[in-house]
Amino acid sequence: MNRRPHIQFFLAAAMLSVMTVPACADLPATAGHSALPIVIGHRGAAGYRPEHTLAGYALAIEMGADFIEPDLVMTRDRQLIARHEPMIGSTTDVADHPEFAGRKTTRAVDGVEYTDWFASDFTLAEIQTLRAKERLPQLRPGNTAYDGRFRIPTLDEVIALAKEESRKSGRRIGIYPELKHSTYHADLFGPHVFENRLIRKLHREYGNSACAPVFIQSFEVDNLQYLSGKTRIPLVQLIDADDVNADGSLSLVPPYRQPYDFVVAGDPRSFADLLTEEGLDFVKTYADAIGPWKPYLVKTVDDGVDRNGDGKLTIADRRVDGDTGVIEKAHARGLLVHSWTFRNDSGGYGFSDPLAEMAYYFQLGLDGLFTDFPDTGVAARATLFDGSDERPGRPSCSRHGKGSEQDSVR
Ligand SMILES: [Ca+2]
Repeated sequence: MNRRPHIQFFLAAAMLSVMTVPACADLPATAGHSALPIVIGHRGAAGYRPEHTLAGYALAIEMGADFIEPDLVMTRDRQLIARHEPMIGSTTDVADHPEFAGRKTTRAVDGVEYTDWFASDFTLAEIQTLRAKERLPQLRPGNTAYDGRFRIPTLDEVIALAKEESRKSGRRIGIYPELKHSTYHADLFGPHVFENRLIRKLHREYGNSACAPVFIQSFEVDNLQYLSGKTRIPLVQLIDADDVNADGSLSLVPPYRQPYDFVVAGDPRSFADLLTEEGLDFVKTYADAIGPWKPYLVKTVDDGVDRNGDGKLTIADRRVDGDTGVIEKAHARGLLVHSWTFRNDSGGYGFSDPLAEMAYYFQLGLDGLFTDFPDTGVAARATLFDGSDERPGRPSCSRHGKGSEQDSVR
């Protein structure tokens, strides 16, 4: 199927509803509301540079990533910085700073206690005295050569980089910020202070537009529901789990069983419940896309066969049983599907060749993938799409395609 039926549908919907939101048709082919699936530089180009550094994001862009992904946490003075967690001990040299020794403390994040240094106990000026280091030195020893060289970027700097690189390259480089642990930040700073700071900045930089080259993602729900009433920028519901069982089903053990705001609210629904027909209907009320962990999309089974013949049994050897149907169900509701995390050096369930794995998911109709190795993601896409705008199963521009009634509340 080419995209013509989709365009006809979309035009018909537009004529019926006097849309106030543009269809984003003017955007380049890799801007996120387009025919081609997108490649998202996960934490930058985390396979090649310490994560969440400007050098890593710049490399991802150079490798062809369409979006760069800053995870966001807040400093004590309420500045948004790019770190994967409020805990900064494993990705910075904070332990080497004797002046901050007294800041090491124990805090609960999503119900789990950590003894570490927390970004929320530091001002931005203090954070800027730190330097990034490789989180996974055993897996990626080459990246430790960059330890101590890069600062911790602010969201402002990430946006400035994306805009500057867009100008230089003629491509439209988007950003894909994640609100990390909204419940944790709300407990410290007040309800929705975190979300409000983010959208204020994004609206100033990109406008309040469904066509902004931005996706806002979160594992929590309440924060996205809140944002759905405040912004037209696309929202992504991330879907987690803690492991994959031998039979291919997902293991759902706390703290990866539920969105943490569900835990706090006593809502019994698990992450998996958000991917049923009923769950997707619910997600569709506030989000534009789902971001499930990839085993939700492709079932793989551990049947004890050493498929790659390396004499060891690993997840790469799992038998690929194919599509779970989640992509099709999401697309039927106009929800995009972006999945994670694709790596050349780990995490290939059922695949020993990362390019083949990524191509397999693209071929199922995935709309985008997060990868630590953006060059491989771009190469995998090129095996299926030659740059033309034809591809199977592409849904329309989502939540915002509902028409004027929906738009009027934004
Ligand atoms: Ca093997």
